[in-house]
Amino acid sequence: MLNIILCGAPGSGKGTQSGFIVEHYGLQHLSTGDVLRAEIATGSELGKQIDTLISKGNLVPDDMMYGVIENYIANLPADCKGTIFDGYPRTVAQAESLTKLLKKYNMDAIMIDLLVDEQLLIQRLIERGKVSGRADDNLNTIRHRIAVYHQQTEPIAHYYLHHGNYYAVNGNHMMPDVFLQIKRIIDREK
Ligand code: B4P
Repeated sequence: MLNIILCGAPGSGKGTQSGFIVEHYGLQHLSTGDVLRAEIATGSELGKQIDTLISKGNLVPDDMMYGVIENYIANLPADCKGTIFDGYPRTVAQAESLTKLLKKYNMDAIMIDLLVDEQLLIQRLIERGKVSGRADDNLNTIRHRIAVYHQQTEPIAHYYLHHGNYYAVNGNHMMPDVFLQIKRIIDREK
């Protein structure tokens, strides 16, 4: 089983590359961003709380995310070839929880970090904002999301470097070229 943690700043292409990986390798895909947006769409009380956090560009609390991941891993189909964790973990505490959870089910994961220049991130998200209708795809919120990324998410690279399962990918290139780099890593690891 091959589990992949896809990490990177907002707009680095996590969702985009997850799509290519799913198509090519037939892995399951868990996008925590999608899960949270689906909860918002239900109009539930929880969804309203999540909406307030996301639309300001903040992360939702670790304990809330833990429930989502635990439930997902516990219910994986028996024939699962592996999962792409797209956007999880986003904090060191989440990384520690995921390591423990995977261990509990005799699994592990590699971490692929999509590295993209800040100007390009902003440009991509502004472009996406023209069609996405996402409340967090506007310049002020994008800047805040990038700051949150540097503060809370970037340190997880050191966590995975320390654990020896970290791979960096240059995400500045065109989508197919980024996927080629990812493919080389996966083909070596699987
Ligand atoms: P996410 O839904 O994970 O999304 P994202 O970071 O905004 O974007 P992604 O990196 O997937 O970019 P995409 O491929 O779409 O998170 C949203 C919010 O949810 C977070 O801010 C947070 O509040 C919350 N959240 C999620 N997970 C959480 C967690 N674990 N803990 C706490 N809170 C959590 O690419 C962006 C655009 O660029 C697209 O339009 C795409 O077409 C374009 N693009 C991609 N690659 C390109 C390339 N190589 N060249 C040119 N354009 C490219």
